Amino acid sequence: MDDLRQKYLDAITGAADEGALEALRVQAVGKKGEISLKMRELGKMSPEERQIMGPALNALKDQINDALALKKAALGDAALNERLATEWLDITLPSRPRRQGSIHPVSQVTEEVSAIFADMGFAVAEGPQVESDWFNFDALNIPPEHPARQEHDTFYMHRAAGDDRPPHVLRTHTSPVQIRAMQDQGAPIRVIAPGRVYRCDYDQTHTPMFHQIEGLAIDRDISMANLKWVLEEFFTAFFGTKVQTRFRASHFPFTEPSAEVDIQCSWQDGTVKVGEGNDWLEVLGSGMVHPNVLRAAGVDPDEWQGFAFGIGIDRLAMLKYGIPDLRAFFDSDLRWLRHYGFAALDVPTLHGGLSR
Ligand code: 2NL
Repeated sequence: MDDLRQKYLDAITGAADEGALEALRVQAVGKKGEISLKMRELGKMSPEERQIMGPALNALKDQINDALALKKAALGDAALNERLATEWLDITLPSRPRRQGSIHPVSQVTEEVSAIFADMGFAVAEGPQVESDWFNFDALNIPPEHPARQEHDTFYMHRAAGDDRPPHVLRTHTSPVQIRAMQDQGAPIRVIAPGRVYRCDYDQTHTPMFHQIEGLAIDRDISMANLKWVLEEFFTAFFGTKVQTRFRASHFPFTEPSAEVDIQCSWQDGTVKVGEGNDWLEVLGSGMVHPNVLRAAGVDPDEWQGFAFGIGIDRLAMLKYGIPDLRAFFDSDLRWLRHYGFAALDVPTLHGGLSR
């Protein structure tokens, strides 16, 4: 009996898993197990023998059942402990930081400018970036012989031999958007046209793609005085301080008379401040829309007149946010943008990597 007890208690202690433990249970106390068979033999014993063996076998059976239960619980604990050791998740840890995106300064300035002109009754107009040379040049009183057209700074679209569709270009200004707006809506009209424009020019201060906002106001008696008020109102709202302007006579094929507009600024330690000081900074071109342009856009110049202007968004953004280097916008190296407080544009953009 003691041998039997020792054999099963040792085997139970050494059982590797619940399967082995169940096999031991069947082998010892199952219906045909070793202990059960011994209990069946009690009937053949003398009453004296049975009085001793009966309780002893029952005690042995209880002891083995207890040992089985204990071991089963221990195996279960071990399995749980192992899962806890390998599958734990520390929900008290802070989450991993994620880089926050932000608006590109050019987009932000486009929004700001649009909002200011919206307050003065100008709607935003948009149009194609690939234009026929008629919309980009002819309609703007720039004839085929005009130097601006011959100048090699226009990107011409490829034309296969025998393709006799009119030549197309990447628009060199957003003026064609305003021609289309006048054709579609007629006069009176007040629109601004922000967007990408293209010129084959690349150096320290020029990129082949840049951003422009043009403005157009046509009515029966619009004058240069209205232009001056609208522009001063705009600069003051945009820079958040009263900004003086200076108009200088100039020439554009699409306006007559034409003026270049300077804004008041100061230069100190190599940085410009707008709206103070005694210096002037040229920021835009403007004028009264040329009668030929109105005619081309289907507007009668004997009945309607108005002003137009064009301004570079990239430069406006640099002036407002103190970004002295054009590379901040177009370099794939975003350290420049981060440096000027426009962090986190860590996704390659269409303009990425012009220089690298
Ligand atoms: C500049 C400034 C300018 C315009 C753009 C314009 C548009 C229409 C009709 C007449 Cl639809 N003019 N836009 C006018 C004056 C200047 O751009 O510095 N351009 C080279």
